[in-house]
Amino acid sequence: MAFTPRVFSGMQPTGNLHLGNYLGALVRWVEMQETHDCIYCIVDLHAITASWQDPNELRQSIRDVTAAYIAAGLDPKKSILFNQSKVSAHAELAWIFNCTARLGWLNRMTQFKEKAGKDKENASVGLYDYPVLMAADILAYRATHVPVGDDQKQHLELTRDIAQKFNNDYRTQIAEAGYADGQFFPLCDPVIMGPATRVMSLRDGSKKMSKSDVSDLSRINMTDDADTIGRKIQKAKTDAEGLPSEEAGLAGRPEADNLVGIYAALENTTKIAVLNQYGGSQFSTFKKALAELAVSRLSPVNAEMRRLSADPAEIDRILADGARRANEIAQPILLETKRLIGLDG
Ligand code: AQP
Repeated sequence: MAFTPRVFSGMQPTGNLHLGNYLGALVRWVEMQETHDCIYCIVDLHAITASWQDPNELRQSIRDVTAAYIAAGLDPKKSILFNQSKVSAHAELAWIFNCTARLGWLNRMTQFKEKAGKDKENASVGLYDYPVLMAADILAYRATHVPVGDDQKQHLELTRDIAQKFNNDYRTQIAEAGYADGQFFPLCDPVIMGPATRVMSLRDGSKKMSKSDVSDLSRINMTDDADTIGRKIQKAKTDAEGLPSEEAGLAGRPEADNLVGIYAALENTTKIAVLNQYGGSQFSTFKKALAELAVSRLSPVNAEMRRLSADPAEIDRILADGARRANEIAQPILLETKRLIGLDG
């Protein structure tokens, strides 16, 4: 069966979104809403997996992330915007997939290893199960395309493994139900594109830019004002050499590579085009240009986020409408899944 193309992706409301979330995911989401049916989620059930969240801050963060989505260009009339906990199919399907996924598969997930760190015994079961819930998020809509940053690649491979195993475990029932090619769940395609699929920390080119990094200087938050953006870029770690004229000259220079990639993504161009313009320049010159570009791209988004945040009732209305539309798609898929399994008696 050819699946109707459908896009699904999400972000956790665990703090301020940053330039990595923006360039690695949001920019692509906005592009895709022009060509696809898109569902964009605020994954609040995922948000409570890594650490305890203050309930008032979590409530606020869900609204802030929604405001960031819309300010970045997502249109709640074109795309479905909602928070995960409002559509119970995500949690129900996750339980079913817990019985499909194998322990060995989850044991290989590098994100769990990184986030749990040395104190694995003390990590929540939810953190371990995070990728199974993510598979449920995607497959509750039988989504075919998932635009994400590079760090989510392994989780998407797991989603494909779960879909494939489910299709195989229930192949007789799926065939009897008339899904001729034996596929009830699609094997989704990751959409990981552009020069900034993994934006690195401004303080350490070997670490991903992340909300949970203790150093605020490591990231540019979408809420940062122009002065803060300028200061963080000026302080960004670099090396002693100037900018190379060819992309090969960025090899082994992670901080330089990162700044060039950020510039290219913000300008919607390629790294080589940036090097054609700035090759041979000192970092002081390049950082000044980068700061100006970042401010010109992020300031309007920042202003719109503040405007939207002043009207929480409107954000709640958008989320409620999105949840209603999301439920309309997910509920029949969940019921059909249960029927295939024999949970419809
Ligand atoms: N540094 C990054 N570069 C490119 N893309 C990134 N993404 C995150 N960081 C980068 C992409 O943003 C989307 C949403 O991510 P998330 O909020 O669900 O969780 P995350 O990946 O765990 O983000 P953080 O900032 O790293 O949060 P913490 O610190 O809480 O773990 C995803 O598509 C992701 O690929």
